[in-house]
Amino acid sequence: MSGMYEDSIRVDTVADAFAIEGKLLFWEPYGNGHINDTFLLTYELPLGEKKRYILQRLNLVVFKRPDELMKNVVSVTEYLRQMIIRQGGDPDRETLRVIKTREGGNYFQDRCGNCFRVFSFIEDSICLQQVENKDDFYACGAAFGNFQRMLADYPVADLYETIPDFHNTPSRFRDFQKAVEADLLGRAAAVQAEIDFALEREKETSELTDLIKEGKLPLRVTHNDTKLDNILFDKESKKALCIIDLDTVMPGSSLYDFGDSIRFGASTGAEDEKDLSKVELDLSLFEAFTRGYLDGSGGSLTQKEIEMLPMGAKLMTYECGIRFLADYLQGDVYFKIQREDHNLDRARTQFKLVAEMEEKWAQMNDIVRKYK
Ligand code: ADP
Ligand code: GN1
Ligand code: MG
Repeated sequence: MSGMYEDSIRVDTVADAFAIEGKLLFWEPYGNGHINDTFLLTYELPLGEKKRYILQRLNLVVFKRPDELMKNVVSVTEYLRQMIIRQGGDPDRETLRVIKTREGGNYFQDRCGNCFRVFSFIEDSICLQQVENKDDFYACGAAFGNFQRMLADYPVADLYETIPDFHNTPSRFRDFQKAVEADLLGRAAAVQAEIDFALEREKETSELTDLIKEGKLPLRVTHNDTKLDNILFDKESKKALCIIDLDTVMPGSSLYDFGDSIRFGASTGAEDEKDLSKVELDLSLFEAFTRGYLDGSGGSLTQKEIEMLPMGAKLMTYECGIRFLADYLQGDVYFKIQREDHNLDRARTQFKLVAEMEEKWAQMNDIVRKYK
């Protein structure tokens, strides 16, 4: 198949800009990411063998500097590749490989300014939207913990900050307040209960940023977008295979990675579940991830970081909720939506989870204390 995509992008013409061997047989939209436009490309090699690739159009509303972003992605994946080789792993399956353009660039920019990149497709892998059991989630925690450990000595000064203040919750809170005040689409009145829920928790927004400022929590190279579908599992062994979506690898806190995984993976419902009675915090999943994350990071977390894990979970969930709600109020300009009120539904699940965490706060802390 060849053809047009929205905004008249010719996927086949774009694909032609990359140094890919063979003939493009077909392409299709792929995955469930909220940010970039992702396509699966299938090529045929001269002897008839098929090879697949991921083509992505970068979201330039979200990422203002595609050049810097791609430098990060290329150097982080090359760094990981060397480390995986040294550890006897399979670098073609355990980290992403960026395919250069025919001119040797990290990405391709078309005449309209759209930016595209290509990765090798990691075959025989699966991507989960919901965990099937505790073991999967333990593996997920171990993979994200290990990812952080592998990047522990990465030269931080070489990393660009692709989205400034990405997990700066007080700054996210101010953006949220501005969205409520502007109320561009007149949507605020109907969601006053959700707005109030968010406003009532302002005091807590600086719990992590204050500790970072005071030097009580360390900055590390973190992934910053650790939801379950940013990890690929091996189809056969079900082992966590590869961490993907490296656009936000930046200096951050281990609590951001821990918290973002919990908000998505330890919920009994989907991120956009409309029936909130289905959305609860599963404490056994919380514990499985905690164990996995601590094992994966190999004892590198400080006592303070471990103590703050529940707060990481709560604040990342809250922050995601106010980001969804702000986007709803602004007319859904950031996160892709598939239906009306999609961002509102997403905000509601996050707030339900925050309420759940408040109820189960003592148990969450008891669990974490066991591993201190
Ligand atoms: P977004 O930033 O929009 O979330 P991602 O980089 O996470 O985009 O990619 C979207 C989806 O595409 C992933 O959740 C995964 O299912 C799939 N995907 C991305 N890269 C690869 C790859 N190299 N191999 C296999 N699947 C991939
Ligand atoms: C986005 O790219 P994706 O879909 O993996 C977002 C995350 C949010 C998440 C909510 C760059 O992640 O911060 O937590 O949606 N990524 C960016 O599902 O904003
Ligand atoms: Mg993603």
